[in-house]
Amino acid sequence: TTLPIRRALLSVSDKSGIVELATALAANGVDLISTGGTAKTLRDAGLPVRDISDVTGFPEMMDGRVKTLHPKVHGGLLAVRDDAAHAASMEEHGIGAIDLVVVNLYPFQQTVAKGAGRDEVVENIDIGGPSMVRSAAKNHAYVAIVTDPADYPLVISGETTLADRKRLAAKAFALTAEYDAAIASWFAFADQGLTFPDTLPFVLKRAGPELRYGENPHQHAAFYAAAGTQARGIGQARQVQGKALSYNNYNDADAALELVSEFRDGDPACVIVKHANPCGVATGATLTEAYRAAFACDTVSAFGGIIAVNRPLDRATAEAITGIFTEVVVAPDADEEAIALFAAKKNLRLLLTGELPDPARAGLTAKTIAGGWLVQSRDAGRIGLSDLKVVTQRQPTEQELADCLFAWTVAKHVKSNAIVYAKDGATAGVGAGQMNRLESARIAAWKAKDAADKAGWDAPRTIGSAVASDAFFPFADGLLAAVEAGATAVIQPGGSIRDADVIAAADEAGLAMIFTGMRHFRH
Ligand code: 93A
Repeated sequence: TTLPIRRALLSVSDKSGIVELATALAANGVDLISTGGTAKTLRDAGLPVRDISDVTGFPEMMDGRVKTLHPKVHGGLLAVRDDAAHAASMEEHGIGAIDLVVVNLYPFQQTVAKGAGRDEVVENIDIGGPSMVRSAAKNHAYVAIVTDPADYPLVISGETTLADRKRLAAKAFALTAEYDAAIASWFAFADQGLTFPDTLPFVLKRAGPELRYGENPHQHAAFYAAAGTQARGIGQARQVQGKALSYNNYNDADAALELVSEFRDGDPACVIVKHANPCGVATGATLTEAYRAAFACDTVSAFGGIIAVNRPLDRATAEAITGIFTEVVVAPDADEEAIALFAAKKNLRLLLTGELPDPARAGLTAKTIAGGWLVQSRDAGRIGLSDLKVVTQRQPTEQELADCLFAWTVAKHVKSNAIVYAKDGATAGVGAGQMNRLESARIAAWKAKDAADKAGWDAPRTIGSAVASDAFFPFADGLLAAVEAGATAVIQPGGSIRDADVIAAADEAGLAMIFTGMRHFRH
């Protein structure tokens, strides 16, 4: 099953390492055939090489679209060598066996990524390359297919083993699947905007090491990304220090990054996340101030939390953060002093993301259910001042309006039912994930009171706060719970059949209430 390489076909867009490989092959007596640009590279290096046009008897034509698509090539790749009829066909048509194909494809994904125009993208759909890759891979019993310069050492000796040829074939088909998925994705999404085609053309490629375990120790897990797409978010962040991220770390860090990105163009902001819900969020004049205000919202839950900030991490903020145990800190960047300070905390992971993602970007989110995936466009909804409708007799004050918008932004990132109290640009209480809105309102108020008791404040920060609800209040009771907690302004989507009751209750209590017309369920 170890076979000698007598003839090799080299056709590569990425020419790195090709001269070294070809030199070694030639030294081992291998005949080299090559396409235009590759042949020129080899010839310039002084290597003997035969042009593919010489093999096919046709010139490379149509701007290179037709170079290797020929029976003299594919016959030489696909022939079963010990089949008498195949051998007769080769003899009859003057087809020579090809034992090794070295191909890498037109850089389709890179061409899309650099924002090239439609014509250039289409021209970079490689046809002849994948055809050779597939022919050679199918016939791996006899032919070796190398698609990655990292695998050149496997064939450099001029011999291949069956085990290697199988492995290379598997890799080759994974490559062509990925390549075609990238092309199909481009057609589905880039061209027509966001659509939901019958087939969602994604190949999921492992984008990190296998994780220690999943959500629980008896589960297995790894992080995958759609092949051919640009890495973004936590998956592409640079981990400066700390042990490997766990499944829950990925999940929480992603939630923290998504929320802090909402503040990417605003004042310094800090988000503290536990179990994918924010337990404290604040803006401030400085990052340190924002961190302290976020922490003050819920000093108990913040222990072992995931922190994200919207500014490069500075030394003072890093120092404040090290006051308690934190699992992960996510920041666009960090200065050297902050990094040095964290270095002493071996268990603290620091992730640097570069520029924060655009919160309004289009994208898909998916969740598995038994037997399939539920796919939707991501919640990129954001409200502006013109979307707001004040429905009460009283108008919100400027501060109430600002706190309403802040609470609303946070509520978007809290599991439903979500109730968020905020005051002076910081959360005062967060109620998450309850099965009814009233309980979320009560829990948020209770947490605010608990925080005040622990800190020795005169009163909970819900007094004079704004409260956001991710969906409408179906009854007045949830709103009355907020009134009881001391909220003076409310922001919610509106749209309940009992809106009139809820508005009447708000007027009765002297609240200012704003309808957004947009809901932010998150389950
Ligand atoms: O335009 S193609 O789809 N038609 C072909 O017949 C063909 N044969 C090889 N692209 C084709 N190739 C690709 O050309 C290879 O996959 C490789 O990426 C590239 C190498 O071209 P050159 O050697 O001229 O630089």
